[in-house]
Amino acid sequence: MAEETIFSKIIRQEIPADILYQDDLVTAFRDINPQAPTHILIVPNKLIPTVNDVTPEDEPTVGRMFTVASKIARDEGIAEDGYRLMVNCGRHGGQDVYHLHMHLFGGRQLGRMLASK
Ligand code: DGP
Repeated sequence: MAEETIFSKIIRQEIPADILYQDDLVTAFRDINPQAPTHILIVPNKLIPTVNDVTPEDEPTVGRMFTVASKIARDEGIAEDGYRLMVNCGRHGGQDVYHLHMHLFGGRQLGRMLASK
């Protein structure tokens, strides 16, 4: 059984967060340490630690993460200019919180691909 992270408490609204969207499968809230004018996290309500733990049964949830990302991008007014979706996995991927999450970055021209090698 995977250990809960702070994200489970945010999903259950036990601790404060700027929640923009929530439904039966996913929750989206503003990142506490934004790296771009728009920086939002889209997370499954169910604790899935990493991409390595995604199963075929999670496909509706993972699909919902994308449809919610595009809805939020429209709501934030960044859909037309464009944005970036990013999912870090594990140590080499730079994952800090072991509850699957998609970053949505936008609101400025982003650098190309990876910041460092
Ligand atoms: P990653 O490195 O991909 O695991 O990104 C984790 C992100 O989670 C990081 O950008 C900061 C954000 N974060 C960590 N703790 C909190 C929190 O308590 N509240 C919010 N809103 N964001 C958090």
